[in-house]
Amino acid sequence: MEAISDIGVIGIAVMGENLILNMESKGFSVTAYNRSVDKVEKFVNGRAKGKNIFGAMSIEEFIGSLKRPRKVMLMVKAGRPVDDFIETLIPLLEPGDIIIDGGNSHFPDTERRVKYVESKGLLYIGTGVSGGEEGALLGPSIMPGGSKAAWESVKPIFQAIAAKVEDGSPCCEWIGDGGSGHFVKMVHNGIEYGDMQLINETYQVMKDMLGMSADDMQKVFAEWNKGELNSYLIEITSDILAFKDEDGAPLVDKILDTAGQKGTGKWTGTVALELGVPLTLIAESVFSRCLSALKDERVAASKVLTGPTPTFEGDKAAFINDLRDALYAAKVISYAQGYQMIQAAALEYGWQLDYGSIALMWREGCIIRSSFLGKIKEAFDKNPALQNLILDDFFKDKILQAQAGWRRVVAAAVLNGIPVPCISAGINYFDGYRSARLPANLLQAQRDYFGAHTYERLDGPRGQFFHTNWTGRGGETSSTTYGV
Ligand code: NBP
Repeated sequence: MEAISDIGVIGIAVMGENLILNMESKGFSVTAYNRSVDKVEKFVNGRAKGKNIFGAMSIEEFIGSLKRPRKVMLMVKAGRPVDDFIETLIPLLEPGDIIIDGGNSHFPDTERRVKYVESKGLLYIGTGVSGGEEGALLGPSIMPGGSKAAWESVKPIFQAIAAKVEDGSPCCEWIGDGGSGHFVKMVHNGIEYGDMQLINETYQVMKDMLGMSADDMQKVFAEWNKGELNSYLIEITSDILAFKDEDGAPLVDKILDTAGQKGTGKWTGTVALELGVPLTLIAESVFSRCLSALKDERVAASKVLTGPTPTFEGDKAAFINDLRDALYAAKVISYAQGYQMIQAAALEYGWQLDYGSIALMWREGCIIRSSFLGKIKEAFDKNPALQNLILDDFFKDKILQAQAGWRRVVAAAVLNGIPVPCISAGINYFDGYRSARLPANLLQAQRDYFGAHTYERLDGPRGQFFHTNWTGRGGETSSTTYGV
């Protein structure tokens, strides 16, 4: 079999099929293969007909068709199928060949697979691919990490098919070692959860407190999309609010209020807890979906657990501006927390990451794309060691300007019984982060009281631990000190 293809893709489903077509449209020859080979036939005789796409009917034929170093991209269901294909591929490949996993794998799996595949003399890339079906076809955001030695071979293809920002820069750059590519994709998905929930809370306040119709809200979101909140999610929210059902009523009002999830937001929250990062806003957005899923319980509870009836008297237009400020400021907090989590993981796993370039990768092609990300890139380009996004001059000034309106929104929502878990998680983090002194002194005293966990003193050096016999009944023995 003659080596004819620049790259091979395994997995002809929504993502694989569209990525193959995207690659071919950029001048690359591609071999397609799928576990169920009937899909290969269907594809080459359908969407791929007449294009520089070769369908392989066996894995041997697939490998034989690839130019060296062979580049095999897996676009299959995450989990076991990826490990199974790696095992199938290893004996068929040669040193220097590259296996790429473009699915939604969990980063510890990628961390493990990079080491394993490299131990077999091959190279491995785990890459986040974002943007769904349309992104895959027209330009996704691509976040590759793993064996750096593979990057030069893969880069021309990935950067050609990736989304581009205004100046033509691709939304695809090398992220770093091990599972860092999939880690960054996971945080991206968590941020997506947060962004969506923030918009949803703003929507509920407008609807239930300000009594706005879908058409009124549509106009506000469309207006916001022209300013600094400009983003794909604000844009589609405006489109959704304008969409009418067959009877002319807004379709959104007829949709059952229980949210689904596929698990990547949950991963982000779980990993934040493991790393000890206060990722409060994204965690709240995951819990909000869980709470929404308890529809029957909520309907029953609504009949017995009473609260205030939302009302609004005041300047509606001014309050809508407050809502805009609250949304913007809380969004800054969400990204600040997401970046803190990436920084913590980089430290934990020894990854060297370029934080500005991560923002650029999310700038276009993916669900969280927004103009806002350009400002994040500027902040990290200006100061690559920036500890927290809200300490950057631009974002600091923005938050300080927005905070009065943000506080009014949270206060009004709570007084009116409207849940705003993410908008308020944002301001609670902001107030906690800017507090030189938190009540953890009392907490440490409590821990020492019941468990002899010791405490440090304000008037003593850091690292020196004390134990007090609070009741006169305990001994002088203290527990081991450890951090989380
Ligand atoms: P799916 O996630 O639906 O996976 C379908 C592919 O996986 C088919 O090629 C199927 O082969 C193969 N597969 C399955 Br299912 N079980 C297998 C097994 N045990 N052994 C070998 N192959 C198996 O496809 P997708 O929606 O295109 O997504 C592909 C990857 O990209 C996933 O990891 C997904 O999470 C990720 N992703 C998806 C999106 C999206 O919007 N859909 C966005 C971003 C990332 P078969 O045809 O023989 O069953």
